[in-house]
Amino acid sequence: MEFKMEELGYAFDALEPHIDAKTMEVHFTKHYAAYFNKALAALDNDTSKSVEEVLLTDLRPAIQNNAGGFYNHTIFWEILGKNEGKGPSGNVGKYMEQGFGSFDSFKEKFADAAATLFGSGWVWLLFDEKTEELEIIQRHNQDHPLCGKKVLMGLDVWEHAYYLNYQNRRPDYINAFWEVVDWEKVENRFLTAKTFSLA
Ligand code: MN3
Repeated sequence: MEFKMEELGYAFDALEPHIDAKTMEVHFTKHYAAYFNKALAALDNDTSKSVEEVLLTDLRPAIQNNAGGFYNHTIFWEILGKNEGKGPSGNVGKYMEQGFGSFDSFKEKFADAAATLFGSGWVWLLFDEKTEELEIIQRHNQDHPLCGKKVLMGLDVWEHAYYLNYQNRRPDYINAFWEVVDWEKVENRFLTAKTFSLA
């Protein structure tokens, strides 16, 4: 991923009523922009390396927190979009059935990981090319999910991601998330995402 702030690609109100426009606006223009700008400052504006390389080689907290926040959110914006009830198909659908038994069973496990993550953080869906298995992982704060596996999708469970609309009701936000996962984008990441890990 290049070190530049991406456009959102859809309007702030595109995910209403599941994720409200005000939350999207503040999340994108304030939180995301702040992570990006602070990461840039920590890098002295050197954008020659990819975000992934920076995250795996520069362990300063200012980099891990801010470049991590930048990286995590960029993937989050990418995979969001109203799915009008359409679930995963293709490879993602196939490996979901193989690994979790069904889409519903996958959703239950992912939602449980999101609901039980204490404090702020993310839940990620990864694909391990060696074992050909999907994997759900939790990461605290803005810790990145790069560990040699394909990063397919993530859910931000920081309070800033849902508090305006859902207050303390994180489970309601997680439920709403299923309406706005663009599974075509997730499948696209399955097909095109590269893997990154420390040498
Ligand atoms: Mn966030």
